[in-house]
Amino acid sequence: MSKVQILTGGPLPNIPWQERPENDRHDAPVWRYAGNPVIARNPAPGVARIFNSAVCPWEDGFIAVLRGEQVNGVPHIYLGRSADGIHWQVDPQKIPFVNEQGEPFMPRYAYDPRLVKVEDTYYMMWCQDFYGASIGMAKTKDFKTFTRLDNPFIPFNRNAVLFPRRVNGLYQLLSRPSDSGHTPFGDIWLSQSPDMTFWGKHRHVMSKGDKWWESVKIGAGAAPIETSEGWLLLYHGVSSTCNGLIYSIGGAILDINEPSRVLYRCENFLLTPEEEYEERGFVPGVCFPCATLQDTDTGRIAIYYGAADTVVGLAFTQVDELVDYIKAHSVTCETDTEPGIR
Ligand code: BMA
Repeated sequence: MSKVQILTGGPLPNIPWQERPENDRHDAPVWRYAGNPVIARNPAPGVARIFNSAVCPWEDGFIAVLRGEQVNGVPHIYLGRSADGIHWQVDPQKIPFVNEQGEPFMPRYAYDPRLVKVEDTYYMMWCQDFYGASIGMAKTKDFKTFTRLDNPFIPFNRNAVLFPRRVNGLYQLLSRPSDSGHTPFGDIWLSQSPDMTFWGKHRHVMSKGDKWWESVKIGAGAAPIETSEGWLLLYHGVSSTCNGLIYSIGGAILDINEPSRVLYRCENFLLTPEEEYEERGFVPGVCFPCATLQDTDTGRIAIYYGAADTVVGLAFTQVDELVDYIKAHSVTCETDTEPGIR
C-alpha cells in the first residue's frame, strides 16, 4: 500500500508495469518501458503515425482514443483496444462521431485526444477546427456511439483535459488558450460547468515557468489524478532552442477543493526527449503526455505519451516517489498559488 493514496479509479492490478531499472540514473522517478514504442509507425491502413493518445480501462483490458495522422496528413481520432495496455489493435476506421440527433457529424480534423471517465460516461476532448483551432468534445458509454457535445470554447484553444469528478458540484476542464499557429505562449486555465455545455467561472491555474524547459508554454497532459495530497497533474512544458521547440513532461499538485491553486510545482522536468524515438521523428524532441493508468492498491502509474509526433511511448512512476520528488523540488510563484481570478 502506498503512503500517498490514489483516489481516482480503483484497483487495476493489470496495468502495464516494469520496475525501475537498478542502474537508472535519471533524477526524477519516471522510467520508460523497455519495449517502447508501444505503437509503431504505419499502424493501420491509411494511417502513417499514431502518437499523442489517451487510454482508459475498459471491460477486461484497455481502450484508447488515438491520434492518427492519415496518409493525406490530416489528423483524426481512431479507436484502439488492448488486453495488456502494451499491444494495441487499431481500428482502421475513424471514430464515427454523431450529433445529438444521431446524424453523422465529423470534425474536419481532430488531434491530441484525451479520454476521461466521469460518473458513468466516457468523455473525449481534442483539438479541432471551429473556424480556428479550438476544443471538440464527445461522450460515449459503449465505445460504439460517440455523440459530440457543443464545443466548449471559442477559438483559439488547445489541450483540454477533464477532471475525473465534479468539484463543488461542477465539472472541471483544464485548457490552454492559444493562437491559430504554433503558439509562442500559453498558460493552463480551469473552466467549470454544471452540465458539460455551459463553461464559465474561469480561473487561471499556472503560467509558463521561468525554468527553461517550460519557458515558452505549458499545457495540461493527462487527466488529473486525485490523491490524498491533491490533484496530481502531469503536463507538458515547452522550451525554445536553435533547433525548434522541445516538449518535456512536468508535474504539479493542485488543491483538491480549489484546483486553480497550485500547491506544489516541480522545477525539474520529469521526462525529456532523449531516446531515439523521442529525438528522431516527424517532429523531433517531443514527449507529450495524454493519459495515465493507475492502480490504487500499489500506487503504480503508467504514463502514455506521444514521442516525436510519430509513435506512442509508455513510462512508469510510483505515486509516493513522484509526489515526494515534486514536493522536494517544488517552486511556486504568485500566479500558481493564488485562486486564479483577478
Ligand atoms: C503542438 C500540438 C501537438 C504536437 C506538438 C509538437 O502544437 O500540435 O500535437 O505534438 O505541437 O509538434
